[in-house]
Amino acid sequence: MTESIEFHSAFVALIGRPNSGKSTLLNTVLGERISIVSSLPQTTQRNLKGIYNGPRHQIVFVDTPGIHEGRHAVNKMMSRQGLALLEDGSVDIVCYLVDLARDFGEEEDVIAGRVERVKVPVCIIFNKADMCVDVDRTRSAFFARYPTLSAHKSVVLTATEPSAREKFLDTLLPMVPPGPKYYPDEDLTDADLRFLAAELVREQVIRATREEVPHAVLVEILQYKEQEGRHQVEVEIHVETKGQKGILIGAGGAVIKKIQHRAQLALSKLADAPARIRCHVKVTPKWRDNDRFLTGMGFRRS
Ligand SMILES: Nc1nc2c(ncn2[C@@H]2O[C@H](COP(=O)(O)OP(=O)(O)OP(=O)(O)O)[C@@H](O)[C@H]2O)c(=O)[nH]1
Ligand SMILES: [Mg+2]
Repeated sequence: MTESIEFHSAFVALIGRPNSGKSTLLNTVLGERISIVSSLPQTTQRNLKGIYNGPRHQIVFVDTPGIHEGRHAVNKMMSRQGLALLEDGSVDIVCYLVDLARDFGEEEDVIAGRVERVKVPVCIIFNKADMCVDVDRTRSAFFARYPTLSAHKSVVLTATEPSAREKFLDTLLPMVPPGPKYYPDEDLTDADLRFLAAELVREQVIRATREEVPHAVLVEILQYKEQEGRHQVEVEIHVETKGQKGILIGAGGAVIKKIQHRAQLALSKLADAPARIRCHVKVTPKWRDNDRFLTGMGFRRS
């Protein structure tokens, strides 16, 4: 008689301040770049699920936008995506990423305060150990500032290093309760190519521009067609001002052409098929504070 092996599964939220390394950790654990990463805070704009499959485990990670203060409606809508997971019962475990390389400050106080009230198991991930002069001291300072959080499991990581995968999973897997397989083994994410194409364009916008431009950009997919094995995408890049539009297009269209070309290559790799992306830049004044526009783009008010 074969012994039945119990299967374990969980929905796990990755939350924390912008730039703490949530998307990096997700990519390292999955061994694929599914979530865009950059040194710009507020890189992730929307929740994205990434699925880890082990022989006896399935973990559905939810990468979230960094929780932050910000003056625009979009900042609140972004932060709420992570905060809501702490309260709405949709995740089984919360992984709270803490950036060891930055002072804690008010932003951390807000997040730690919310994590203190979480009802599900919490794992604290002290990330960017490679950039911290004294990890033990910084960790102790964190627990001195938020004493109730010291009751939780924690691990020190450098998410950019491949070895973080095993270290993180060694800590997390024992926390995962018995449960079913939610997604088929071959699924790596819940996102479709339409969503991922928009992210690939945004990633190139972040790479190609600086200062206020990346934050003022929202990428909308107008059309995604697959014809005779070729992926064809029409993209509208919304910016807030004419000046931003000028920067994004560049002299003789050089910047936008580069963005298009690089995003096209990335999409073609991801879809494993030829891809063609056409980007149009549109000035949509004050879109970051336009509730109706934002809800139309799939952001939720609460
Ligand atoms: N040196 C070092 N850099 C890291 C580490 N983890 C992440 N980074 C870098 O930190 C920056 C931010 O990483 P992200 O993964 O985009 O951070 P995030 O928490 O997803 O940020 P948002 O999406 O803005 O909330 C990137 O430049 C990463 O390469 C780490 O352990 N060590
Ligand atoms: Mg991110």
